Amino acid sequence: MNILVYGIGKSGLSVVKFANTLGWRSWITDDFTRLVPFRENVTFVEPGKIDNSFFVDHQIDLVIKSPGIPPNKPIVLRATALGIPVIDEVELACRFIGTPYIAVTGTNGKSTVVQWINDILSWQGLKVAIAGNFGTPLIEFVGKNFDLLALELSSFQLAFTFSLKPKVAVVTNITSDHIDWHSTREKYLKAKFSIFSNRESLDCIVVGDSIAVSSSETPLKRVGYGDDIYEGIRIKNGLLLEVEKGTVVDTLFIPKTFFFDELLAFSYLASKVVVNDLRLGDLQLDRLNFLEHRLQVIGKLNGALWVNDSKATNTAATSFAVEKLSRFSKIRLLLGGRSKESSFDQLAAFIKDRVIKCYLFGEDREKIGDSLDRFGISYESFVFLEDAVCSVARDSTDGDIVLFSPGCASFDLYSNYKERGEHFIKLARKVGNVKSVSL
Ligand code: UMA
Repeated sequence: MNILVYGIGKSGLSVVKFANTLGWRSWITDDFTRLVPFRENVTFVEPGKIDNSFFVDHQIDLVIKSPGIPPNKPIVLRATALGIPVIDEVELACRFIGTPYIAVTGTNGKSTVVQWINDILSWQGLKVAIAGNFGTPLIEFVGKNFDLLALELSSFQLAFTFSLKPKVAVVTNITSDHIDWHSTREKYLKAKFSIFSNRESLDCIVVGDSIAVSSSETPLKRVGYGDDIYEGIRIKNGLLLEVEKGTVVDTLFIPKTFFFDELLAFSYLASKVVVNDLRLGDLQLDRLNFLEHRLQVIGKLNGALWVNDSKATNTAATSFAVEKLSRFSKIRLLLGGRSKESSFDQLAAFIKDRVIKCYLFGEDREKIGDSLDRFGISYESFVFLEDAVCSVARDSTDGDIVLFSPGCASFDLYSNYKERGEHFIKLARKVGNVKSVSL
């Protein structure tokens, strides 16, 4: 087998190593780098040299591209036109992997859900690992000895994966994201919903209450805040209520500062498919691994709770955070960076009655400010995050939530959202004198 690996990233390099174990011949290319960290059985080829004759001369059977590479790239189009399949690393892994897996997707919350499925099932004595978009490519687990994998899938990966056979499919929520990559919202939705396409493999589907999915053959469990949850988890008055055929069979109290009731419910229901006698009482909230930069409580100042949500690089993620936290208190929101959206009107309409004031920073602050003006939301605008933090530290009082959920990419001032989050935490401690609290 001769393959072309497109993208010298984590997934591409894992593919080359895997191909080597099978004795395949690999060529690798990349639009932005030519640094291949190893040389065994792989040849770098300049992207500009990948024309029709390259595919023919080298008898390329398969192109495996990195997830972030958009479908309209010339190399992808050329291979497709020649009838050469273009797939994602996850698709290749699915063709070989023997370990059962729970697949999780959604616009927000999917990393936390795979982390907690991993936590909950590990407490039950299972040998579990996290794979996919979360960090370690799925292909790395082929031939390894695990009871189960918790697999996070992005829409990029799903769009080029066709042989997925999960034991459980979880979809947390779906709002628009990555439309520039997919070109239309329909294509984005199609990718997300393809997680259900192989119904024979599925023991159960677990979804948020807004996800439209038919349940004809596969058991369906829903998570939501409404009374109409018939099978799944109903969240009400600080409780998780487990519902079977409309009847509440188990309950769990959720503390006020635990913002992740919904994500815990997804993780629990998915884990229960694997460990049938799991009970809500088996969930130990203080033992769960929390992910940094996702609704991460960093401390208190003058009675105001400070939360770092730097992972929110789009307005859907910011709406998600505001929606969650506004159930507890009014919010002072730090917003800004390099925006992915043409307008912030939708976010402004959503946050209007949920935030006291916004503190803008970064490249697109004026664009954001225009939307806030249209909706009469009070705000101040700063070039740098440091000044925004100083201002919110002065303004915040007892009972407020100070939320850093920028709703924009970080690339105007930082190399990624992690660096941005670290900077926010440092500023909160130094400039704002925010002190750590235990929940
Ligand atoms: N590249 C091109 N042409 C392009 C775009 C990229 O040649 O048009 C090249 C880049 O120069 C780079 C390589 O492709 O050398 C790919 O690097 P990458 O970092 O984009 O991809 P990987 O290292 O293979 O990581 C991917 C996922 N990255 C993306 O989807 C963008 C990782 O998710 C994932 O952890 C990893 O596979 C293992 O499965 C990261 C992510 O940001 C965390 N995901 C997005 C998100 O969560 O929002 C979807």
